[in-house]
Amino acid sequence: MTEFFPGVKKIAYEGPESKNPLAFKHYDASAKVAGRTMAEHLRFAVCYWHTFRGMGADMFGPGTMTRSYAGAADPDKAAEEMMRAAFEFFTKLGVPFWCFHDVDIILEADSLAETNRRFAKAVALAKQLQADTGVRLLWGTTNAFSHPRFMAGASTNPSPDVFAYAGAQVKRAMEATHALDGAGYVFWGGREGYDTLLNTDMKRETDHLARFLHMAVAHKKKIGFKGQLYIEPKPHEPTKHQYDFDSATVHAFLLKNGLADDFKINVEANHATLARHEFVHELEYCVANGILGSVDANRGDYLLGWDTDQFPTDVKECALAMYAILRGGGFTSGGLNFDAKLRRQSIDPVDLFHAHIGAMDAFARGLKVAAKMIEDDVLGDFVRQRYAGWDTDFGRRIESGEATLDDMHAHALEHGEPALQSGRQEMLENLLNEYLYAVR
Ligand code: XLS
Ligand code: CA
Ligand code: CA
Repeated sequence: MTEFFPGVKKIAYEGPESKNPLAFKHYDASAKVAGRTMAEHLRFAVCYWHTFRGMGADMFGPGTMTRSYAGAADPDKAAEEMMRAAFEFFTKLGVPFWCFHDVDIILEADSLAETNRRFAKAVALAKQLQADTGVRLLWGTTNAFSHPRFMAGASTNPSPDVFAYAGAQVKRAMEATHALDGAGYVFWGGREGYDTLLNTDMKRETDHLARFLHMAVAHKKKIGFKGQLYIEPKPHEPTKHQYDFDSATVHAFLLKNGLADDFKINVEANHATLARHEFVHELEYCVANGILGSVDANRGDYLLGWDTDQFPTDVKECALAMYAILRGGGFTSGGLNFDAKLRRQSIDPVDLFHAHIGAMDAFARGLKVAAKMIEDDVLGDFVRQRYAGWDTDFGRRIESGEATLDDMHAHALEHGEPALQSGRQEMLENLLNEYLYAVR
């Protein structure tokens, strides 16, 4: 059997003192933190698209990377070699999950029938390799944004023929996800938005998006797929404006269209910052509204205004993310998918290992810090004290809906100017630093 990553052995946990760059310093899959193993909490997944299909191309130049598993002339052979390489990588890295778009795992053909044939073959191989390795599918999805047919959107396209093509792809990808026992299925509306309102019927487009999602829910029920459906917000890029702008926008859209019981959110860190939110803002919004599903764990660059999809290495961001996720009860169907790609100069296959090891260690540290913060409950206690006025009789009467504006007037007259209290932001930031640098 060909080895696609020769020279790299299974990545082991060696602890914080290790100097081996191809070892985990913090991610110890079976170690228990707050009642569950690290593997159970973090549910890491490797994404197929950047990791195996991405070769470093950008808007200014072609790919820079060469891979022994890419480039066979026969499309079935090319797909097979890449998938064998992928499962070798998942296994050596020790991740429990992977994620893919339908057309990541094949070369798309000129006809739908031939594409379907290639796809069925690749899915059968994935099923076999999943059984051989124990690696599972976190979620599947459809790429309904790269092909020129989707230049004006998929379900929001002005043409019902393109809507139908996207529907055909979702049907195929959802059935494959079901066959591979996937824990979820993602909708990311890459071109579900517009470049200019001068040619756009926004009402019709957003109604069609809802119709499309209803069809997907119906198909899910029809085939008996039990995985969780997710929507992944992003404010723009490639479109000027994407309808799934951020978690709050998606939430309102789901509620308006009677879809809120069927979908949760897949939060991507880099998409949060593109929407001018912190990553943790999106997580906290989802936790507060019971709609956190899964996470695309990556990061942007604060000086570049686009979706750079870098590997997450900022322990503070990871700790704040895990603090939100753990307080939300932790992942059920979802996990941390590394929707992240190597920089264009990181051309060697081993760079894929360095990137994922660093990201897994950053989240493992974040998990340990967050668990300790929750155990000590210092922040929680501070927040409770800050809102303690609401636990008085007066506060409770407002929260329960009994009190009126006349009551507010009477209260303000009686109590006069309210006492002010410090938000203590700097003290809390100092406290966070203590946790970040004390926990190993
Ligand atoms: C692109 C998105 C995409 C989704 C899946 O910006 O992150 O990769 O995660 O289609
Ligand atoms: Ca993503
Ligand atoms: Ca992205």
